[in-house]
Amino acid sequence: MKKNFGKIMLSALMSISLLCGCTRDFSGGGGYGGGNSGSQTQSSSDSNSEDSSDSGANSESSDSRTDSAGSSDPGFIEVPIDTAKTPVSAHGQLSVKGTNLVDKNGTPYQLRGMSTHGLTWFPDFVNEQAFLTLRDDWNTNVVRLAMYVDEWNNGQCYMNNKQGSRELLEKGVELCIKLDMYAIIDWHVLNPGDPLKYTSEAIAFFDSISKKYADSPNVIYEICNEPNSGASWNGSVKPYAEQVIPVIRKNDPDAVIIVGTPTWSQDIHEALANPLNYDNVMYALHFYADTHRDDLRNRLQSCVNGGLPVFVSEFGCCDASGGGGNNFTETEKWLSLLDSLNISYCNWALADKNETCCAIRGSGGANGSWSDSQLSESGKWIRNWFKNH
Ligand code: IDC
Repeated sequence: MKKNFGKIMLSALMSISLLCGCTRDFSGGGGYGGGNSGSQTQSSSDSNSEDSSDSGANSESSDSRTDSAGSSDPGFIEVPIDTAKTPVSAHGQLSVKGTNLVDKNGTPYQLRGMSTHGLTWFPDFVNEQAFLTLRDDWNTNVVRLAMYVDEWNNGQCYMNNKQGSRELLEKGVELCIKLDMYAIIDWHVLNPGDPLKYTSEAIAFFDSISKKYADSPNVIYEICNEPNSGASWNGSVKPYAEQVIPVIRKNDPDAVIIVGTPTWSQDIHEALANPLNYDNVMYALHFYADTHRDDLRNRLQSCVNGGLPVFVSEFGCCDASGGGGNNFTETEKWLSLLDSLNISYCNWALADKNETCCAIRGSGGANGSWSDSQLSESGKWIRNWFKNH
């Protein structure tokens, strides 16, 4: 499904805005284990020490335009914008009809975009120019904001830095609102593998964040990224979802909610066998193209045939460790299938870590307008995919 979010007009406006030196206000308008067996190979030390030194938690971007207040800037010049063409104004509150995500008119609609890496590890990427580039140059309509909950006691995660995590997350949501994009709030449970472990934390968090964004059609909630370590659908994930979903629903009755599935969001068939009894829920399937192939694609196809609404809230072009080589042949098979089924997807990850899955090279900076030479192999490929499919 090819999309064009009013690129010509928007890039013209971008130039005006750059010439003016001002900004404008758009508002108003894995399975780490091989195959499906789920054998976890992630080591708990992994590269966390590397991550924590990548950047300080919640450091402010040097780009002053990231202030979502925007219009109070004395240098601000109001530039009319055709919000009919930017994503949220054009498509409004999304909902789920059968297996499809649909827009405000009930027309099947696909979200495609980038996922951030852990927000507090790469805070500089949460800035307006980066997201604007994703929208207008990469032709994407959603940003997934990954908030790691408890990363083996890494100081950057939510449990160790609630305020910093929350501020960055909100900054990301506000930018999406300003840029008229969709935002996925991702409660990134990789650790603990069993989301039930932090149910009360999740309830407190989702209660407060869904109150705050109750009136924003931009916001989608992903309540547990990748259940793993033996957390089963019936024993853990479903009981967890049944406690968290009503909390969000009370504040924001019509928000779309994505629920992770066991084995790093591969076991969608378990959800199909015993689905949640709520409207507007989708089930997460994650793949890493050099690890997950026909078996998982066949499972996806049969679950969709069985009526399951699926959202690929995370995928990589490489293997499930985030490293190894990219496999674009398999990635293309995956994305062609997802496009044919109107399934939404987000690529991991918008960051410049020296890791195959990260889209930006170290020299690329965080502030958008990336040239090809500033993109990693996978960054180049995925930008090209978004622009041309
Ligand atoms: C990886 C990051 C890596 C980090 C690691 C542990 O790319 O830099 O050190 O997490 O925190 C997932 C997870 C996602 C993983 C990614 C690649 O949702 O957090 O990111 N992956 O391993 N599931 C399957 C793969």
